[in-house]
This record gives sequence, structure tokens and C-alpha cells, in this order.
Amino acid sequence: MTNQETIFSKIIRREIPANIVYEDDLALAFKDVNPQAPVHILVIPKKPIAKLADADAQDAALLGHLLLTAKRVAQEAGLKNGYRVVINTDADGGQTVYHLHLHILGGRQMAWPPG
Ligand code: DGP
Repeated sequence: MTNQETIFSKIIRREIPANIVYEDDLALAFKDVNPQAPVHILVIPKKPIAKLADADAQDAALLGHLLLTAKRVAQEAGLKNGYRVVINTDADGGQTVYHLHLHILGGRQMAWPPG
């Protein structure tokens, strides 16, 4: 699937509301509307990369920034005992919104393997 308009583009432009917890020039973090854990935050790039499989070498610094943003947001959310970072990618990965996003899940013990 190619880059295209998604609900996350509208959140970046503040056209629809979201509970935003962090923003900088490159990234935005907001609470997931359908939380799967006591803390469930999404970190997205402002650049509309549809999915991880579409990222390339030019995105290396941005991808690193998203991970460091996930760390920062988890710390600010008080997840002292740990947390899980998930990127669902394309159909088999269970991706539903085609704008790259990192799920930060925490506040409970995570199970493995995931469903
Ligand atoms: P994924 O399945 O990995 O593509 O996850 C998409 C996530 O996005 C899912 O956990 C629900 C969340 N989501 C979908 N629409 C909205 C929305 O309009 N606002 C917020 N805050 N989250 C949304």
C-alpha cells in the first residue's frame, strides 16, 4: 500500500481530536483510542510512511528518533518496570492504520507469544 491520507494525518493536522502526550518537529505521540493495556500510546512520524516495509535508508535517523521518542514517552508515563514496543506491519502483522506507528504498551505484565 502506498502513502496516503489516514486518520493519523488528520490527528497531526489537529483536524480530529487526540490525547497528545508529546510532539516535536518529526514525531507525535498520543493515547490509543482502543487501549490494550493501562498505558497504550502511539508514536508516529509526521512523515507519512505507510508501513515499516516502506521505510528505507533515508529514514534511518527518523526511525531511530521514533524509538528514542518511545523511550521518552514511556519514561514520562511512569513505566518503571518496563513496557513493550510493537510495530504491526501490513496484513499478516495486523496493521489497520497505514501510517507507521509504534505501540507503547505498559502498566501490566505482557504475555508472550502475542496473539
Ligand atoms: P494497528 O492495528 O497497529 O494499525 O493499530 C492502529 C491503532 O490505532 C489501534 O490500536 C487503534 C488506534 N486508532 C485508530 N484510530 C484512532 C483514532 O482516531 N485515534 C486514536 N487515538 N487512535 C486510533
